Amino acid sequence: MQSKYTHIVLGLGATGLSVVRFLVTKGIKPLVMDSRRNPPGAEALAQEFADIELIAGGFDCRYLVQASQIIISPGVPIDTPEVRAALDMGIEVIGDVELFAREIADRKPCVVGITGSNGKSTVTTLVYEMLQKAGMSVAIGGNIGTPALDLLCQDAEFYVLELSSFQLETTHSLNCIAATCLNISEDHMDRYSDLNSYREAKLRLYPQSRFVMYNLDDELTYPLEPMNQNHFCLGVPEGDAWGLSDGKIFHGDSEIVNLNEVTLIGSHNHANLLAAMALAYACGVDKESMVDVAKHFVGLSHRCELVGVKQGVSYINDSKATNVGATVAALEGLNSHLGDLYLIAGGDGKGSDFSPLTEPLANITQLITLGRDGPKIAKLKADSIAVNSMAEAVAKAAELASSGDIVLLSPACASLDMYKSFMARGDDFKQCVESLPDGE
Ligand code: UMA
Ligand code: ADP
Repeated sequence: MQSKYTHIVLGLGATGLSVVRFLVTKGIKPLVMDSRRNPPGAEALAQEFADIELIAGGFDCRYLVQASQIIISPGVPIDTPEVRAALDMGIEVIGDVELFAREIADRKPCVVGITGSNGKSTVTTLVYEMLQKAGMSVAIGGNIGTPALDLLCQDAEFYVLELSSFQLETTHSLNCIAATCLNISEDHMDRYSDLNSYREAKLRLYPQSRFVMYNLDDELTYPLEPMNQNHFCLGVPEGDAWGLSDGKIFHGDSEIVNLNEVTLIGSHNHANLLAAMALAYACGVDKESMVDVAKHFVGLSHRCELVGVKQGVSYINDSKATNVGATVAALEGLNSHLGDLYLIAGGDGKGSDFSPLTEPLANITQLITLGRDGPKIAKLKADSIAVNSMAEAVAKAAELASSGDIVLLSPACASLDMYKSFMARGDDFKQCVESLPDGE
């Protein structure tokens, strides 16, 4: 069989659709394949491009091995046997971010790249807002939501991109103006053989940047070889690094802002602020603009977000805690709270080791577990309660908690065993809280 397709798009979600749109503007008609029978983007593809062919329900090797380029979605593992077969035949396999990088290759560096296990979306949004405040024209996207190629139509001066390890595996020539890997802790262990291979995928970002900002407090973020680098840390900064001292953010010797004027809470969020300021500074943002954003940014939804106070009990939605590191950070951040803490956790653990939760769990009053891997987390704390739904979890917590206490949803797991997304899980939690009686 002779194939007429030079370009194959693998996966028809948000990324696949953006790639089709991009290729069509270049006069290329790709073939799209998705291993699911009913891919999420099938309807949109049919509406936007009636003449683009879709093979659903599997990847057809006969086309793959005859293509000149395969553009793979981040959710499709590069180790998929059909993709491996194409790679073995020397066929180029890249991601959407690499296509984006090639499209802007002749511009001066204009991308800020942000990766890490946790805090990416927060830092990406902070940097975006700081650049905007400074009057720069800026677009935001990547793993945070809008696929990188869909940003090109905004013709921005700067692009702030959140980058996942999956996206970085297939990106080689991004040429960022500044980039960071915020932290590394276990995530996506169902896609990586060990923490080191996950880390290697993340650190692929550094050689693709003019300037690298690493986290002095997390050795796993250190560059593997010397480069144009600086760091941020939750301590007194050395040289012209970014750090904290006496409750203030410093850039070298220069005081930037007092933390009591900053809205974000928790030391993990202070680290996020430091990283965002350092990246914004590298793009030429003035101190006043970054301080203004630091003072007003209240955080993103589903990240340690207070969603209600019922009968004196505060309910906090941290549904975006889809890995162990995020839940550890949330528990440590709330450690100084005086009342009792009730934690709702569990879901799809993605093959993670939950043991780093043991110590922070010792400080909470009651653990309530749900979801597929709930039983694994339940083993880490005596007398935990297992439930079958969010409604049951919230009702149980409400029954046990009293005024001044906190009920925290911070699952340490992905949501996909029970929900469409972490947003749907957080919304369910919020709804369950809203339907509790208000009381005194
Ligand atoms: N698919 C296959 N075979 C597979 C796996 C997936 O055909 O083996 C198909 C699915 O049937 C589906 C399509 O691929 O049709 C989905 O592609 P995708 O999973 O890559 O998802 P997109 O909709 O393209 O969204 C992706 C990111 N998703 C993932 O990395 C899983 C989105 O990040 C990102 O916002 C979007 O691109 C735009 O850049 C989401 C995410 O969960 C939020 N990211 C992970 C995370 O943050 O932990 C990495
Ligand atoms: P990401 O995009 O990397 O998932 P988010 O900013 O959306 O990061 O935050 C995801 C989760 O991680 C939230 O539960 C949040 O409370 C927690 N978190 C945010 N920043 C950090 C950090 N620097 N270290 C550890 N956990 C963090």
